[in-house]
Amino acid sequence: MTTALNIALSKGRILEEGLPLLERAGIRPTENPLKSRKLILDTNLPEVKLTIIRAADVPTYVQFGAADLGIAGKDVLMEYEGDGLYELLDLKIARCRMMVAEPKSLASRDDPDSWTRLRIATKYVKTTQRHFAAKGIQTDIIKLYGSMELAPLVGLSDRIVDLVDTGNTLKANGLAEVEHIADISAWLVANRASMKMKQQALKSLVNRLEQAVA
Ligand code: PRT
Ligand code: MG
Repeated sequence: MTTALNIALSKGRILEEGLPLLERAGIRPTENPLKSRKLILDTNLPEVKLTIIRAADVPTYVQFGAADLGIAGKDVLMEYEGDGLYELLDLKIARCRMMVAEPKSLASRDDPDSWTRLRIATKYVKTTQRHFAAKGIQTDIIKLYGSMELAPLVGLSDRIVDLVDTGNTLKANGLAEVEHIADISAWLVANRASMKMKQQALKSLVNRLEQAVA
């Protein structure tokens, strides 16, 4: 008998960059997930299914065993405060960096070493709070769900914490990077119980993904 394995991942960047990786690991969805409206997709391997969910929901599905495995950005994992979740493998896809940014005019004369209190708009409330608390800097954090780059332009905050890849979005909005918080990439995560109950099947899949990354 084969052991069923469910992999949770999100549409967008993770799926776009994850599909070629899965393909190299020998996993091919039987229909195009970028086009399909199905939320659970079969693959060429009868025991492996892909569950398509929102990026921020991946850790929740994996923690509660609704998926055995998940593919989630490190940004999402840092912000998630659950347990029963193992970070197994850096998949090295969907790479970017988490940065503090501020208006270019401010950045040219700003020194992060002199910061004592900051007003920051971000989607990453816990990560931001943790990062600055560790440095003894107080923060007033304004939670947003997207378009953080807009906040300084409309006076919502002086600074933002957001993901940066090419830097084009910051540039287009007159912002500049002032401090690096973390390098980000997507990781393979596993449910703790699945690690024990489905050890053999998981191990062989993880091995194949490991080779596909290398
Ligand atoms: O869309 P949904 O709300 O469901 O979730 P999501 O927005 O988190 O999904 P998606 O697909 O946009 O991002 C999924 C994951 O991709 C994130 O969790 C990150 O781990 C990773 N990733 C890698 C990025 C980027 N690069 C990235 N550049 N996620 C977002 N961006 C955004 C960034 O927030 C900013 O708005 O792209 C813009 C900056 O890009 P540049 O190239 O202009 O610098
Ligand atoms: Mg998005």
